[in-house]
Amino acid sequence: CLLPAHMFAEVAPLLRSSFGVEADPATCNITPTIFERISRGLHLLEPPAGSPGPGYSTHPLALIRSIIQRALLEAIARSSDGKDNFAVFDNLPPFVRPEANFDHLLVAPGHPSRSFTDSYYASTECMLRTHSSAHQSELLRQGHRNFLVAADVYRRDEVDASHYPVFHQMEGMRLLDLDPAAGQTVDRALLPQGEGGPDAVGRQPALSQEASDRVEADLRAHVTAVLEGLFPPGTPIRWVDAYFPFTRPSFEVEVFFQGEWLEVLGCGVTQQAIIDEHYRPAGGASPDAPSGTVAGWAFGLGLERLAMVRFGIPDIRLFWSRDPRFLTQFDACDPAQPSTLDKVKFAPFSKYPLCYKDVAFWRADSLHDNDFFDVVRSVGGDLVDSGPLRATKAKAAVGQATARSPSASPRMGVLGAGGGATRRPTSLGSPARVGNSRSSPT
Ligand code: FA5
Ligand code: MG
Repeated sequence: CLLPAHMFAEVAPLLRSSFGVEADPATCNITPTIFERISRGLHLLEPPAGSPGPGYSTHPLALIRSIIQRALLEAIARSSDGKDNFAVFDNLPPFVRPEANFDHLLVAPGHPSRSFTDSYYASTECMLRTHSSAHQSELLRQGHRNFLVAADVYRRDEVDASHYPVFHQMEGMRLLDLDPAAGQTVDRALLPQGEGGPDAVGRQPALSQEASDRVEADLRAHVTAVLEGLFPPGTPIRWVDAYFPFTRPSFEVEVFFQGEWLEVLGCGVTQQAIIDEHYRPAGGASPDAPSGTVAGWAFGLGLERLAMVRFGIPDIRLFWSRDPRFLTQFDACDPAQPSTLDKVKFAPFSKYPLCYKDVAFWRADSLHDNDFFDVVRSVGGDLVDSGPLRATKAKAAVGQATARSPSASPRMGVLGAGGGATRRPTSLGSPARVGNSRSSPT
């Protein structure tokens, strides 16, 4: 797990100055490349109010985040007659204690996800969260009982079209007041000491069937509301049984995409032991958690996977693109009107850098050829050549400005020096009059 010394020397001061995190040379495995991703905040990239236009596009992950937030808010308001609201956290620090990421969620001590080969650590005391569930225990302790967390999460995973070591999740959690008169009860004597393991299926022993069913039905209703907010009717979606140490029963939801079922979220009825240990209704230190009167659910969904399905984006790596050919494709979407998403279907573009091709014309009656050539030479320098057309003394010149990025300085070229699309037949008569407007040479 050791980083090469030069990488540690690069990343350690950055961790300290940006996050106040002390990296340990013996256990830190956060590479500079991963560090560079930490502050990108793709799920928050929205145009500042009043400044729409090029360069201010809403990132597709931010669009999906807004839609989910809105759909869940509406569903919770509906199901609670407007009494319940939920708190939204979308900028919690990505460094957490391993206890919060694993132990508080009943992840077994020897679970592979804890290893340095699977997770990113700055030290044994401090790691990059591997899922948004890492914030459950602290928020329950603060007294929150309905909340939504949007977060960048980090896993040392394979890199392919649907996996990436940095991705974004949203965690929803809700506690419900149980109704003992309806048989919804909790038996604290039956709280598990450990997670129970993947073989432990069905309801938790500590929850009565009625309590478990009520929570599961509420979970399904709210996850369905979120999915209906995102996807048009008829989208093939299925629920499958799953296992998570922190929920029981547990489920995953899959959406059919590019010929196969793609898992987009995990969820379940929260282990009562977690609520019992961490929930403090008034916040603060009250030790007397009312775990006999509440039970709850949680879900964790992957924003990239949802955006891939919704927009037909074939590769998860595209989300990190700063290329306007990617970012501006979503400009027609308004998160307040999810149907506007129907207008967008991802259009593939070249993986090579953006290349502008400009065309310029001049009018022989208003500008002498030699005046024009001086303009060309002063912009393009000696790289400019008239190419094969020199022999024809063509008076139409086509400037091709090529840049690695829009801000790089353009280079001039003339017809024949590239830009086949701009090549023009020389039999047009007087090429000096092919254009009737005068435009700048670049
Ligand atoms: C979890 O992370 C659980 N914390 C989810 C959860 C929360 C379950 C609350 C129960 C209660 P999982 O590892 O399956 O589960 O990830 C959840 C979702 O994140 C996946 O369905 C997928 O959409 C997304 N995801 C997981 N790994 C990757 C990856 N490497 N790249 C992109 N998306 C990923
Ligand atoms: Mg999973």
